[in-house]
Amino acid sequence: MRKILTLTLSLLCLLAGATLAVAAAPEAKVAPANAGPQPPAVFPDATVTEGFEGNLVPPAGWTLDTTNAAYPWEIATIGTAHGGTYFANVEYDPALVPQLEALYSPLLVRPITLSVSFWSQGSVYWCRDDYDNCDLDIYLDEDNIFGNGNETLVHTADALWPGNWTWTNSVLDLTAQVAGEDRYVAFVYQGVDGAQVGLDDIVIDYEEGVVPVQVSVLEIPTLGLAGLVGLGLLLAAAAAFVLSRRG
Ligand SMILES: [Ca+2]
Ligand SMILES: [Ca+2]
Ligand SMILES: [Ca+2]
Repeated sequence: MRKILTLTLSLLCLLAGATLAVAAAPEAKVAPANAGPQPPAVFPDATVTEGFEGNLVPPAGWTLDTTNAAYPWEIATIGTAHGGTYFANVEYDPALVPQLEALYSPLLVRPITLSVSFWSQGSVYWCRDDYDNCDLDIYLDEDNIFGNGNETLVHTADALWPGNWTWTNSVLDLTAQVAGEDRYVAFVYQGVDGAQVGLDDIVIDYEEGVVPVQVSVLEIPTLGLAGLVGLGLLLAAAAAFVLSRRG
């Protein structure tokens, strides 16, 4: 047992020494070995396009937060798509059960710019002019759960509709609304005694911000301190196993 303990402590001391040897001394005259160039900054330009031509709601990577399961976002069976064959819609519930139906985009990773374009249609009679019984609202959300207080309303699409059942393009520049923090775009139908609302040909375009690089003094390129300690414990366990086999 003493042999195992000694071996373990020796390994840990050796590893700690090796780690400290990598750290730059304050009075060093030259850069430490691990002070190489940082990875180049990457600004990927990401685009999410969705025209529902997969005949599926939610499409792959998208999610729903549904309150009225009888009348959620789904592939429309009435009406004509803006593009292709299919579009998404919410139909009104004739039982007048309240509807709060959110269709969430895939996660937008660290957006520092953001534009959203989509086409929608519905009834200005039921959703705006004669009765304001339904809205198609667009939110930015910190998660894909609707109504937990971290949503920001950025647009109401029915405000733009020129008439009943007329496909209308909403184009939103939302760069001022993002600051490099992960977001979802939510397309939200809400109403009671409303009317069918259609949605098609969505384009979400954003630039992804860079992850801040934080370099620890004790950091080494491959394993790091935690990795080295983990490796040390692993080696000690292996040594203990070998010694125990030898009796
Ligand atoms: Ca379509
Ligand atoms: Ca409305
Ligand atoms: Ca939320």
